[in-house]
Amino acid sequence: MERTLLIFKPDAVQRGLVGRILSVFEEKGLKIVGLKMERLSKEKLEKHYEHHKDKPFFAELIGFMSSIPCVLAVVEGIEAVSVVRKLVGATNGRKAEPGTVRGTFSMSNQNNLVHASESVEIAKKEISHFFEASEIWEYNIDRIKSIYSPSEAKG
Ligand code: FUP
Repeated sequence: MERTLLIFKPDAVQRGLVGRILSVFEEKGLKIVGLKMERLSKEKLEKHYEHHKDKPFFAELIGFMSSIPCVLAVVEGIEAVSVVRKLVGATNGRKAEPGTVRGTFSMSNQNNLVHASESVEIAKKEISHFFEASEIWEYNIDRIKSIYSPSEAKG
């Protein structure tokens, strides 16, 4: 089982799309193991987007992401990182495939509704950057027997 980080960005909160987008991942069969709302500090965001610090859009991106509270989630499932990235779609909403979250709801390269971790290694770092260990929940879901085959569900 993998875990990945989702950040429902200020545009998702403003547009009232958090529930609808979260349901895409829930209905796919991913298990929510962490969920909270937080006004992210510029310092925390600057660290998160460190690899973009020399890009022309950096300051605007940090301003946007810190403008109002975001909703943050950690979801779990087999190959969760790549499954979630595919569901989210390409960075630029205008170029994202129809049917993806961004392809369905976003017209922007920055206001693209949701962040999803890029790789398993990055997901681990991002989850610990935004969540305390005590905010991640271990519990069983009965529907796991319907979501996966018996051998997959055993993990
Ligand atoms: P993604 O992994 O798809 O979220 O995209 P990136 O890591 O490439 O970019 C991180 C964020 O930077 C994007 F979500 C939006 C923002 N961005 C811009 O604001 N302008 C750009 O030209 C490219 C990215």
